[in-house]
Amino acid sequence: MTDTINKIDTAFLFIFGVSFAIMILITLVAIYFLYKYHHTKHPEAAQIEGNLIAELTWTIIPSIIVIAMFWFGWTGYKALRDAPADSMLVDVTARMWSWKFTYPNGKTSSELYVPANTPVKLNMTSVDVIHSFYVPAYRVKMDTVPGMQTYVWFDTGEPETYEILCAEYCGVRHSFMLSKVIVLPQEEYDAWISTEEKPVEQPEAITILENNGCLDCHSIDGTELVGPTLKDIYNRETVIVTADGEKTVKADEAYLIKAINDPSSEIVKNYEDMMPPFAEDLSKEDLGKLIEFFKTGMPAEKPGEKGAVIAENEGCTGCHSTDGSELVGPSFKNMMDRDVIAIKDGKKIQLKADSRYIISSIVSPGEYIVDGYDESMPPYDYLEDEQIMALIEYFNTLKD
Ligand code: HEC
Ligand code: HEC
Ligand SMILES: [Cu+2]
Repeated sequence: MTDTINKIDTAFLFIFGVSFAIMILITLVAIYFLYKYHHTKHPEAAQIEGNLIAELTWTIIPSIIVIAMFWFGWTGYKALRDAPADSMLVDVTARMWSWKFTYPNGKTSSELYVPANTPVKLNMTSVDVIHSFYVPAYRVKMDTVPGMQTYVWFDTGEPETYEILCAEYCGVRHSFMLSKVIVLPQEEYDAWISTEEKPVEQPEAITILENNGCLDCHSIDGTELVGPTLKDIYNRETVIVTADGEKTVKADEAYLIKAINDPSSEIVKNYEDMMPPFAEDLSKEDLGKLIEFFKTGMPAEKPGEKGAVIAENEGCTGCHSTDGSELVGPSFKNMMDRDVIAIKDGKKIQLKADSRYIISSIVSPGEYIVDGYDESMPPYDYLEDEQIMALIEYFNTLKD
């Protein structure tokens, strides 16, 4: 047991013990007085006035007890609030209905991994409503509040696994907002923290783009930066401005080589002539690899992969399963194109879960309520069209 746990347990036991003793004392005295001052023995009430000894006793003794309670409470409170300066820091994000832990090296997890016998300080916040981080084993409980940072700290102690609970009611699946603190021996923790979640191998071409600074000005995911995106660039139609005026060209191999080696000779319309020439800095070999990369396209993404990430990050999977089991909402498994009975304006209607219906279910869920479910889904009207299409693609992959 750590020092903090000792202090808190002492405060608890002292306050509880004193209260219990006083309760017994008062009960016994009450019973005794019931007998002693019964009206059959004292038909007429007597007026008793002043008793210095009694008054001093019932002032001084309770004062001492209250001061002692305060003292134990205060030392326990101080122990909880004063995190050692060398504490390991972990960021905690609470959301309906899960916990996310972010470690100093950027790794994230949904269960808290910590090394044994180490002070750990958690800096916490919430993205939606108020939750409360509660680990009974460490005697810590603290609200997590949107837009605000709160913290707890504890000494992790010996290797062991403890429960984490949410102690603030936060909606229908509040009772499922559970996680664990997993205390590992230092070597095991070091091994865990230094392994990547999913080692992603980066194609060589992306390394070339990175090393030459291309990615400071060009994206490969469709985003506009200073220059046009390199996503789907091969054979794209481009309007360029040359010394002889505007013309539309196809971005074939010859064009791309020229655009990279001698960018000022033809400028993409609506962009500035600010790309440096790479004729001398980029080897023929690397240039060839880049062209090959533009031709074959960006690294293939598994269908639905993007949507799966969105569903996770937006918290959809807190309410919708992907394996057919029932949570708060219907499962995403086999959801697309099935027949649904929904309630619209108080009337039951049958319809097909085509993409139009699914889009409206995400953007304005109040319009159709699936029969047998609560109207508890929040509207996701802030999602971009692209994100919604990625979700639909993902749902399509969840059909048998
Ligand atoms: C300082 C910013 C900057 C850097 C660095 C840069 N570019 Fe550019 N690039 C631009 C701008 C701005 C344009 C559009 C104007 C033009 O055509 O020159 C452009 C145009 C292009 C085009 C033609 C795009 C089209 O739509 O036809 C290609 C291809 C290209 N860059 C590739 C590269 C590669 C490969 C690298 C790295 C080796 C690179 N760029 C580095 C700013 C940059
Ligand atoms: C707080 C819980 C909750 C969250 C979070 C939530 N949903 Fe829902 N969702 C529901 C409930 C309950 C229903 C059924 C009632 C209704 O139709 O509104 C539903 C219905 C749906 C439907 C219609 C299902 C059908 O079978 O016809 C779709 C599609 C859907 N949700 C997608 C999403 C997506 C995508 C997200 C995340 C961007 C999301 N939901 C987040 C609770 C939730
Ligand atoms: Cu909660």
